[in-house]
Amino acid sequence: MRDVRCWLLALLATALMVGRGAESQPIQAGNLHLLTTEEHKLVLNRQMTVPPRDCHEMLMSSSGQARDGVYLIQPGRFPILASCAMQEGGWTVVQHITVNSSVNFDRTWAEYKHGFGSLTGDHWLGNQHLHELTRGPGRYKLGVKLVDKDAVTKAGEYDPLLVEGEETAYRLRLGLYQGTALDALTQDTENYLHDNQRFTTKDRDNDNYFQNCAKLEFQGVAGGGWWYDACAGANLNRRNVIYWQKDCNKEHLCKYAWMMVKPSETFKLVHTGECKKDEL
Ligand SMILES: [Ca+2]
Repeated sequence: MRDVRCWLLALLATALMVGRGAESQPIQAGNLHLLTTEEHKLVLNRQMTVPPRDCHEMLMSSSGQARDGVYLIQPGRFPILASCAMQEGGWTVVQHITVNSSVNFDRTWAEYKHGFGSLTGDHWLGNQHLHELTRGPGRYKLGVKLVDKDAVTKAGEYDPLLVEGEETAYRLRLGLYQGTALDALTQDTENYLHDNQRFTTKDRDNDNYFQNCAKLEFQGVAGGGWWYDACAGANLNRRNVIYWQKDCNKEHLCKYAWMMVKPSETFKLVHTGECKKDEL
């Protein structure tokens, strides 16, 4: 509770600072801490009073004209800011990391819950926002993009995707995979499965190992929060080695990774009167 109170007070203080002397309307968002005050002018739809649910809806409402950048979206009760990959089809970016990033990914449960880093660079959008985005009403899918040290890009999609709520420790639920990268989350070629695992941080051990996987270090850097098994066949939050089985590891270094979400095209909600049902 103390974490939540501190976070709310910090949020209120930030909102008050933004309101004072700002040239434009102060931005109302639950995660203003992911931008500096100077960066608020970068929010491309800050004049919108009713933000879109996600980046994809923003792209659609702009008839495909919206450009890459930071937008206000509202997947839950309150608006939040998010980085939108519009040119790639309206993905809402939920994670971005650069190898040896200056952003520390060795964070607490509360920090992974509400997000950290910078929306203009490396960041984790926040497990609570990831939950609110993916719980629907429509189905969502997860996109993963990896760029290695030679600028070779590999990508993949899990369709559908659900990140459950905090009561089940943001458990990860993934559907079918396709892509040019290996399936490192639902295959067990490294004897670790990440699908269906709960989230673990250095202060909240929900993994299947006798120690806390988030605390295990490689060259002095801890793994960070992740949906660990006992422990990992993939971990995009390890700051010094982006890990994705044979695609990204300490022998084959990757420079960048992104995790993104957007509505599923395969699983669409069909409204038939009072009923809602899934149609493949
Ligand atoms: Ca453990």
